[in-house]
Amino acid sequence: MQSKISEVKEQFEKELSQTDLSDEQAVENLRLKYLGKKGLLTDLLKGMGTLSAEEKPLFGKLVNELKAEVTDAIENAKEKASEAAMGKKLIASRLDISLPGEGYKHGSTHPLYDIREEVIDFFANMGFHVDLGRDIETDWYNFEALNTPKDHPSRDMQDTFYLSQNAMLRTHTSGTQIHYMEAHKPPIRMVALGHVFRVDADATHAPMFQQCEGLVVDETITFAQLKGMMALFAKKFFGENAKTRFRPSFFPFTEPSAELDVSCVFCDGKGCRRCKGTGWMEIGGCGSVDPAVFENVSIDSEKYTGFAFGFGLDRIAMLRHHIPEISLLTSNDQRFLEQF
Ligand code: FA5
Repeated sequence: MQSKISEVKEQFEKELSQTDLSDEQAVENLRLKYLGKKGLLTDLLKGMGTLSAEEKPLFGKLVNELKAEVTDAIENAKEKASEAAMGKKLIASRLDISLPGEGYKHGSTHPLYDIREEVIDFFANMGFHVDLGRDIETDWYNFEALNTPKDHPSRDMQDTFYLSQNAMLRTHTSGTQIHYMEAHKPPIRMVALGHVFRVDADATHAPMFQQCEGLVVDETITFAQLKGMMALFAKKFFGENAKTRFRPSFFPFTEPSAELDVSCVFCDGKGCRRCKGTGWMEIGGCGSVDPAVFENVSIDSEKYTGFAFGFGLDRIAMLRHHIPEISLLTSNDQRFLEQF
């Protein structure tokens, strides 16, 4: 029987030396073959039943010694196999620190937001109060109080987004003039910025755009002061060399009225599709406040005079950044926005 023990021992040592110690499964198979329930060492112990009472203790001792030896050897082999497996894993997932990093994308403010902030700064520095107004107006604030006759084309369903007979998405920020004059007595210096809506769409016209409304009312306000301020505004936003012109125009709520044009940045004033061949791009309307408007808000038109203006912020952004299509400003296309 003792020779049987030696045989098993030799066999184990031989198989251990042939086992790939970096292979955890191979080591586990070896353990099962010798120490498992049906393993060779368990078989040896089972064979003890056939031995005499004298032989049993020695045999048991030798088998247990071999079992301890095999257990130790398997434990060692397992440790080595697990280290080898970890090593393989680390090599497979090793970082190549010489590769270029992925970097982070930086967000930036929207060009319209920047223009808006600059406009606010410009007027706030001159002592204007900044207001926002509301997107929805009634007929009174959007048209009636602004002296707009019932048959004026801008009241048409084709131009205005009506919400009901008396409510609409405001078509301009000029209604803020009325709200402000109802709530404040002269002297007034206010600027209001916000979205406006019109049934309008081409390269330079959008159905939703932003305007900046200005209103100055006091006892000695003149059209010359308006011209001076508009020229200053144009220089600030388009540079000292930007050409500007005042073009006589008509608005029901200002008299006299004018449009402020800036030389077209796309064709340098030569005339192109975007400026409709004129060489100029309109950025806003302006004029002296019509006395009829003052009467509507109970301001004495004999005592007070004023001027008002309304610029398109999208147009200013287009001119400033040479943006060819107004819709790019609101399309949320990252390829476009990344340029700012
Ligand atoms: C007005 O809206 C007047 N309320 C401006 C005003 C205010 C005049 C105070 C007198 C006193 P107008 O419709 O021209 O005027 O629009 C003013 C500016 O808004 C235009 O010069 C242009 O820059 C811009 N604008 C007009 N329509 C659009 C549009 N569909 N898309 C983008 N910008 C527009």
